[in-house]
Amino acid sequence: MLKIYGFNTQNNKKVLYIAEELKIPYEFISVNLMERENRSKDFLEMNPIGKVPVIEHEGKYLFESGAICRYLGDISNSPLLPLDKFERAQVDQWMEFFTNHLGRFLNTLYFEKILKPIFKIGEANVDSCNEAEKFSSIQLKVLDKELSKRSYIASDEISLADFYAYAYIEQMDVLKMSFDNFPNVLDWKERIRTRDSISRAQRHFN
Ligand SMILES: N[C@@H](CCC(=O)N[C@@H](CS)C(=O)NCC(=O)O)C(=O)O
Repeated sequence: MLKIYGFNTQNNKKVLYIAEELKIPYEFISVNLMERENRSKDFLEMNPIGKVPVIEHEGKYLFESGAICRYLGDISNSPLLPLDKFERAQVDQWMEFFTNHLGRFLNTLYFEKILKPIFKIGEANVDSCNEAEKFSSIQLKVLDKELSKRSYIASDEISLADFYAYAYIEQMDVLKMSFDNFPNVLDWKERIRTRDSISRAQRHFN
């Protein structure tokens, strides 16, 4: 059975949301980052970078959440990762947008304002927060306009990109960021949030 090694953070949630949505049976193995279990010799043999998530499938290990999500889509032959090469590239395009742009800035805010106090690793860096707030707001506006044209992130069909993106966007709730200027993002977020797969994945962290 597929094993997912992870912790209660956004990169791990992407993988769990997608595994649940694809109905792939799996075992979740918690790796406590606060106890630095990700730096143990055994863990570093699975992922030399020492980060979660990692999956173990058929005796092999894979790390990097994007690669894992695409692999899970592939082995499931699911429409969440379309077969048509262009449609598939559109799913990829939006996953990359979140990894490298909007999601990156939301991660910065989450790290500075939420994780730093939890891990007791200093004050939030004001310059990093200002930059992340500025660019996330610009990019949320772009996303909001895109979501006024179609139902889901990559097309009118739900795809891997929606669950991937949701794991970043849900951080806005914890950060108490307003959706007032982004009504289409809010509507989309609520449609994803209420899917059974999301609550099934969340049970690992309750
Ligand atoms: N690019 C990687 C990032 C993985 C990552 O940064 N994981 C964090 C948790 S979300 C982690 O393991 N941090 C612990 C550490 O760096 O010690 C991915 O997408 O999987």
